[in-house]
Amino acid sequence: MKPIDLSLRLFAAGLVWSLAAHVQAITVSQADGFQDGTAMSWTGADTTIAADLGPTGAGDDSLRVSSTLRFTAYNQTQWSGNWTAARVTQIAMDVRHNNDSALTLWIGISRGLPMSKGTGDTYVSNLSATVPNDDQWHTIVFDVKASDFSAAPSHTDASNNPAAALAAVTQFRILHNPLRRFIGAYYEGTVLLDNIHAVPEPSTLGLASLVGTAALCWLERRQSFCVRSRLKNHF
Ligand SMILES: [Ca+2]
Repeated sequence: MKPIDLSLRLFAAGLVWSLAAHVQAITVSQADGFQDGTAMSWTGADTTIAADLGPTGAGDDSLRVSSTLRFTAYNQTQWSGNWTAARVTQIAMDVRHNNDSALTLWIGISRGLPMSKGTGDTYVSNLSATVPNDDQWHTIVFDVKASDFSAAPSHTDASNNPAAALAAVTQFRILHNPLRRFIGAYYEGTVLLDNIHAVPEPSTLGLASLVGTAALCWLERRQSFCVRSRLKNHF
């Protein structure tokens, strides 16, 4: 292969990767409703689709996260990118389980891929959300401004800057741990997740929010579901 051919190939590969990353990055009012039959790039613990087990039953699919070791589910595709530019102020999601003990959920972000045992430029929400094991759906909401995150106890990057991480999220994770950590605690059980969505700041609650909320309501097929009412009633 001639050198120029290799350069062109590398350039083309880089361009494709760049375009793909741009397309897949987080967007205003982004929502994962798991209605396309896939786990939507959520991985970590074993992830599969639970058909008809979403909050509204028949026709509403959700994500089944089955944990035999550390309970962590993460996404490095559509939830990567610049959360600040996307004007995301909160992350909300629906959670249901009936395991032996309640869940203590945190969200984490990393700038660059996290390394072994949660090292790297890793951050965890300052607050957790407790989800009881009552086999009922619960909506939990996390504030996600820079002041809502702190460096993970395992953080090893010199920058220690949540704002910089929010502007360049590589990995977004949801984890269970009684303690504030970037890695999940050992937890054996199955948890259902649905409607993981980004809530934009009020200034962007125009057409984009209406479209996003309408899409969620359509997915849920019930009029009572909307972001605003859930934020009022929960958390
Ligand atoms: Ca769903």
